[in-house]
Amino acid sequence: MQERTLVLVKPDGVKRRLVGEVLRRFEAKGLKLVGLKMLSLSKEEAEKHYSVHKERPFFRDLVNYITSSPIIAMILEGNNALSVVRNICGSTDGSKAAPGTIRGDFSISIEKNIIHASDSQESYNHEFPIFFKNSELLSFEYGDEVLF
Ligand code: FUP
Repeated sequence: MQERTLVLVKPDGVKRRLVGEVLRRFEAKGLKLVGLKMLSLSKEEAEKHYSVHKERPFFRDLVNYITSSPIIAMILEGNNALSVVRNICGSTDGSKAAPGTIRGDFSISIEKNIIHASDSQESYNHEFPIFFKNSELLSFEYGDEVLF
């Protein structure tokens, strides 16, 4: 099923110059990049993005961290994009994530884990408007779709 998902390259990913590496992995998989921007998240936007965690002990640190430095936001589209992207990211804690995943290859921390990806359609619906307007998504053909 064709789906869209939101991916963030978090402050540690940007500062460690991993933006290209992250994008390369999603492009190589065959996902379509339909929106991309760099931004600094406000505290209010970060609190909304992570509102599901607002009662958790790590919430304040998480908000402080994601607002500490610029991030990349992107929308990826493709067959089962939500689960495909989550699998490429690996499990939340970088010290436990499988080798071959982004977190497994580049993170050894649960907080500084490089990347965020929507975990469900409901999460995507909640997260998308924090980062993008509909008019910022672009429609185009790569031309090699038949190969994927
Ligand atoms: P994920 O969906 O894999 O990004 O993970 P969660 O939604 O469970 O957690 C969101 C973010 O909270 C994670 F990216 C890292 C952070 N977190 C902590 O800092 N400490 C924890 O104990 C759990 C999560």
